[in-house]
Amino acid sequence: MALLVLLTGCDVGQTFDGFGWPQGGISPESKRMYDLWIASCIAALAVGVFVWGLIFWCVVRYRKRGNALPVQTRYNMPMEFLYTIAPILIVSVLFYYTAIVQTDVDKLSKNPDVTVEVVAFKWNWQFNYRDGQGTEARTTASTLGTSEVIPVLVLPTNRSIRFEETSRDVIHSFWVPELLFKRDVMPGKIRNVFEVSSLDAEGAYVGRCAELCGSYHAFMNFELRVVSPEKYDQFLAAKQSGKSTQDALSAIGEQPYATTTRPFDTRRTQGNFNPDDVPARTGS
Ligand SMILES: [Cu+2]
Repeated sequence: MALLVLLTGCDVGQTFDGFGWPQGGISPESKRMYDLWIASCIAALAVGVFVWGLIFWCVVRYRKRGNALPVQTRYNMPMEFLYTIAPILIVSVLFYYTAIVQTDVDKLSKNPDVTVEVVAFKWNWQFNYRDGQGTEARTTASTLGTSEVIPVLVLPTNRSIRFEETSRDVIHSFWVPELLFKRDVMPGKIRNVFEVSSLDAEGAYVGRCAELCGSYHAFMNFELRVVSPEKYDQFLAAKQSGKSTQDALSAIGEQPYATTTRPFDTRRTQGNFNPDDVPARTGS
């Protein structure tokens, strides 16, 4: 099994299209989860091949040859011992590696380089750059999404990032597919926190709400824009000097608006948004 874990990773995964797991993770945590998935698939396949082999061997070896009753194997202690112990061993090994990876992915550091507060509300996002951790910290710069403008969350490569999530109304879920990770955003006192130890590839990545939160749930898109640490510092300074997110993005040579998704037309009108206001219809 340890050998399997060593053998896994990109090559086997790529050959088999990730065994259905999304590829292209951009954080070390996403790679660890991906490797665990690949290793589990290989372990499952190995067990599968062994079982299929036994089935076919039995079918051929013990097919009916006459009317004599074949040897009946019951109370075969070694065999019963084997098929009790083997599954326990397999489950233990899978559990062990799952616990290791899970603990690793959930790990929080004392002093992350960047702390960003993710505020979800029906139906958009606000991203607050914080000067510390927890509710006591201050917001030093902020980006708010609107129906017309997709919020762009700008973050640096090569720095550890702490996400602190809170919701203004119902449960949402913060999801960037390339992090291979999502976490519910809860209203009230619960502050869900997770960290990535770094983001390893610059670029623009679409983000979504992954919890059905109401009529316009599908409209809750945002964009994660990963830039170099230098550009990130310049962006933050520009924001703090009073520039809008779009102007600050332009100032660091980035596309000012989201490139991976676009605002949806809500087609909200007085009539369809508040049915109680619809004038009485004539006829049936
Ligand atoms: Cu939502």
